[in-house]
Amino acid sequence: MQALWNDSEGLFNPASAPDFLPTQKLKDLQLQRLRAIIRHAYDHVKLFRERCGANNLSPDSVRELSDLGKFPFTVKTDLRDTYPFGLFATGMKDIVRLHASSGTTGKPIVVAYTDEDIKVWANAMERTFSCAGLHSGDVIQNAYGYGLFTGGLGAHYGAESLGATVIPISGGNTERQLMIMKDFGSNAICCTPSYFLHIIEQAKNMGINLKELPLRVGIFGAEPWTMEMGLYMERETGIKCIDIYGLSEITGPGVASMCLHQRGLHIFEDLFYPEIIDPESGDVLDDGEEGELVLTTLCKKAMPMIRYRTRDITRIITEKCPCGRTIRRMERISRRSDDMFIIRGVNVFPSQIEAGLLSVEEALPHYQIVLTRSGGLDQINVEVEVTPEAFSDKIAEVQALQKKIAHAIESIIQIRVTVKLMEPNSLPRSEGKAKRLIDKRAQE
Ligand code: DLL
Repeated sequence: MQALWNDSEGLFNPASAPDFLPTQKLKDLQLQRLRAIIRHAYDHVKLFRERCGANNLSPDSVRELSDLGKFPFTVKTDLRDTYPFGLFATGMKDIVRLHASSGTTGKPIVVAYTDEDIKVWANAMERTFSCAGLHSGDVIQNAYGYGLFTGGLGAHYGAESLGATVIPISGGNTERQLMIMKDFGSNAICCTPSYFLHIIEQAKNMGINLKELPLRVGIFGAEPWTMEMGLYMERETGIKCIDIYGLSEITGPGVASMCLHQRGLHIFEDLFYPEIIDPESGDVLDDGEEGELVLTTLCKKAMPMIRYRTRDITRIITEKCPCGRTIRRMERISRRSDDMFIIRGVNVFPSQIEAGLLSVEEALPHYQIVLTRSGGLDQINVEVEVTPEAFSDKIAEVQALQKKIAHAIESIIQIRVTVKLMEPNSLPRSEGKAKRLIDKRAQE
């Protein structure tokens, strides 16, 4: 597969990547791959075969791409129920790598890759880096965690496959990250956006001006972040912030990526076929309509995923991107259906609170949302750090700023919030995925 878009020297040639295929050719390729993967899953995954049987479906039921909509969904509990290896479609002798995602409760979910799957994944990440304007000769500092988490090794193989120079530094030890970024002349940093916020702060403490370094792009993902957060990071550092999306069940990072135009994320849909469904009814929605993203792996052999419900909410953008890629884009994932909390009957997403508070100049992107219950009434408390200049010991000034931030949030979520101003550097910092929401309601 690699040869498909590499030049005669084996180096990545973006122009020949499937990102630019004419739409009909792309659809033909998707249908051909879809048929093969449904056949493979049917032949080798008992759960899938049984569910197809119960619905009178067989691999021959796929005549066109829309036939995929007849097939049953796969959900996260299917992975938990068949823990650890029940959804594998090849024997262990063909599996060269396992990853796992810890999740919030109980057993992790386990995912597997054949040698070919790893190559496909590396190609997806290669195309991600290419979307961010990177190429061989660039130095990529990879601060995603190495280990069972897919971020570290996923980005690593992609960077090498691109022909770039990768610094496998993993997450943490922020002072060292900055020393290396400066001394090795990193052109790109890969990490979660919340960890990059920490890097920005530490750079200031160390007297390093990120704008003066060769760093030009950040490859940020693994957690939701708002456009407002991106603008803050770009303003502070002078780099471009690229949003990348993926999940372990499908491959890891490399499912979709922003290009330098930063207008939504291109889905590498020759490898990962997207559908948007109504989360309540399960019906497939048209492009442009907002709903839950469902993904089917078109090339994954060790653990094919057919119609995996991601719980991530987005919509497909069909307009052409100025970059010329023909693959479809999706809007950035600002929320998951299970991220939502309900306060006095109103549905609220953490990203709405982030967007509100970051519209206030004095507020910093370091915040925590604490839900409490008092006298049976639920309350949203937002603890937010403010700039040193805005942090005052005058009560009137504190109250005015609290009111201003509360107002900005309330105008988005239409529900009252209490804001507590925090001193700079007082809230916990994250090296991986940030934990922004603390629900203390059950403790009343
Ligand atoms: O987080 C894979 C990854 C690593 C993606 C590095 C990007 C960069 P999981 O740990 O399985 O895999 O978590 C997947 O994280 O379903 C989303 O809810 C969330 N997520 C990932 N990327 C984004 C993003 C990795 N760019 C879950 N924006 C997904 C919003 C994201 N949410």
